[in-house]
Amino acid sequence: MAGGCRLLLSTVRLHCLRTRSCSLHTPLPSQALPCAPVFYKAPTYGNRTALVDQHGPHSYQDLYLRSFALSKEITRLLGSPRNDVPPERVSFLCPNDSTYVVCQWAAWMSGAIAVPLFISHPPLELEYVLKDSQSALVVAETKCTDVIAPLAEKLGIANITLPNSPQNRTTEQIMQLEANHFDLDWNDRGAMIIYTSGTTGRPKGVLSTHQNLSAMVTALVDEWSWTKSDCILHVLPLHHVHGVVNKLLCPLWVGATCVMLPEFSPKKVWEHFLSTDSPSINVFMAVPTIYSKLIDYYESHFTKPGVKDFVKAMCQQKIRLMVSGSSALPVPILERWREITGHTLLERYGMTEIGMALTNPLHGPRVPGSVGNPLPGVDVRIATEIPQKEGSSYTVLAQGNVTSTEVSPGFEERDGELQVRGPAVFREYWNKPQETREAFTPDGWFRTGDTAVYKDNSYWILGRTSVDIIKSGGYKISALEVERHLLAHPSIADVAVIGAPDATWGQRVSAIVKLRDGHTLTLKKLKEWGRAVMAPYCIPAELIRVEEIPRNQMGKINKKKLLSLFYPQ
Ligand code: MLC
Ligand code: AMP
Repeated sequence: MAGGCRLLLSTVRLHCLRTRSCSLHTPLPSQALPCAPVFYKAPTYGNRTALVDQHGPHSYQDLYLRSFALSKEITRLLGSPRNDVPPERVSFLCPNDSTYVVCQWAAWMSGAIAVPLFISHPPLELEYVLKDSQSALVVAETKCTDVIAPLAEKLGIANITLPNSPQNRTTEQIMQLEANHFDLDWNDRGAMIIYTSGTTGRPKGVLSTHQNLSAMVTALVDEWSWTKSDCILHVLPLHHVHGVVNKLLCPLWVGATCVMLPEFSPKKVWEHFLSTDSPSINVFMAVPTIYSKLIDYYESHFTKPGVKDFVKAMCQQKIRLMVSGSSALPVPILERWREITGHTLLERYGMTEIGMALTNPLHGPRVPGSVGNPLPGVDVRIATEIPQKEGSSYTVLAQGNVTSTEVSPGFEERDGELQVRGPAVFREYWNKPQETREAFTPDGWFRTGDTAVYKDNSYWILGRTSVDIIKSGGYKISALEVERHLLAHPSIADVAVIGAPDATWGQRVSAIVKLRDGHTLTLKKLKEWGRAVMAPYCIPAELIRVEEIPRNQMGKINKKKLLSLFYPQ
């Protein structure tokens, strides 16, 4: 065993002695600590490669030690965590590389709730999250510190700059790091806040506990047979569950390797698929837009028949699993991808508030257009609301779990709202008790806002119940939030934002605007203006100028009508 690893284990032994008795050779068993955060497992994986990023490989022990060192800084500033004191929030802004993992683990080692920020968000959005989450501390990777330091100062929040390259600590220095208090009651402790858009108000912070995360991860690990010999290519943003849970926590949970690109690049993804270098990618997951962009790249670059055969043979030989999710996978994309790579994409369905709920099978037929059946531990039902004077009750059309689904007699193939229950379902919208209450039925089911039907032994998502939720490139965008921003534009008098159908993006944000008298506005100018106030994916991709936004007598806009008026196809 390498000296570094011995050192790491002695650090762990120190924790164990201080906290609860545990043997180094049965390190931190998940039976004893069912919901312990993922970093508990890192010492067991020692020198294995956890992550490969643009700076090179990082072993589990490297990540563990760097996180541990950062957590010392955090607890120095915030104090040691205690079970009887609610956890602080620690926000962090990092590129997609090892610093992200270090910040996440350090936040957890400090008993804090991790709040990931997104590098492409403008300062105003970052400020909103820092304020709304009531973060006590923000950590920024060196390159992000220019953005974060002024915000932290403005809001009076402590901040730490995290160097990208690991600091070379001496044995003595590491030994001096006094053990943190890892003996927390993890289960119900808040773990992570992810911001998500809704149909009302500003984005809400979805608080998941360690038990929620553990349930999300273990269900996927079991269902998709993750093992430590897996190697996933990570190309997604790290402020949403797809990138955080499915593509990062799952591999780190089992001791596998995650090869992380700083951002999505079709060229780089194809290079990894076709490379014989080690580590060799054998798992890939993405949103449908990414598959669409990979197909475009293939069509324009791999034109020779020999190359096409090579691509298909390599993908079939190397890759064991390719997953699509976060928005509906169009069947033409599934079919073209199958022709190109020989893989039938496994489509699954999930949501920030619940993790993953439904999946097509790892083995067995995957039904194009359907999202399969419930994951282990997940209960789902399709229900319709019966409004009543006080509260609501529901007619259950179908209800199921991993074993089976029962359809209520007389309701065969009837659609309704998909509702979910289980240990992965989030605890609360941060500081929003009323919104949290309204998100659940009186009998405790989470209301997804997605319309679904159960037929042919499988669940099918038919769309959102609200037209004000747009899914573009896998991002959930609130039309009302975009309207709120656009109404602040000096030239815009009135606006309606709709999701225009789009073959690549699923939907694209389209703004129908009435300009103020004497003003002009081009899409280019609007985009430039939007960059300062909105996330890039929320900025309208289309601008339609009208004399008047059609409203009914109540002053309401019928967006379905607008959609069919401007996008009749
Ligand atoms: C980028 N643009 C978008 C956009 N992303 N426009 C609409 N919707 C989006 N999602 C804009 C840019 O601002 C730019 O505009 C132009 O499109 C091209 O940008 P790009 O940077 O070249 O695009 P690209 O890097 O290729 O990004 C596409 C993408 C990205 C698909 C990689 O959107 C992405 O990472 N999506 C994943 C989102 C995700 O992880 N969702 C999971 C949510 S969790 P201009 O004008 O400057 O040219 C969830 C639960 C679950 O849903 O089930 O998983
Ligand atoms: P988010 O709130 O960003 O986590 O996005 C969750 C939403 O993405 C769900 O409520 C669905 O509307 C959508 N979604 C996720 N996976 C799928 C899928 N496979 N098919 C259709 N919609 C999906």
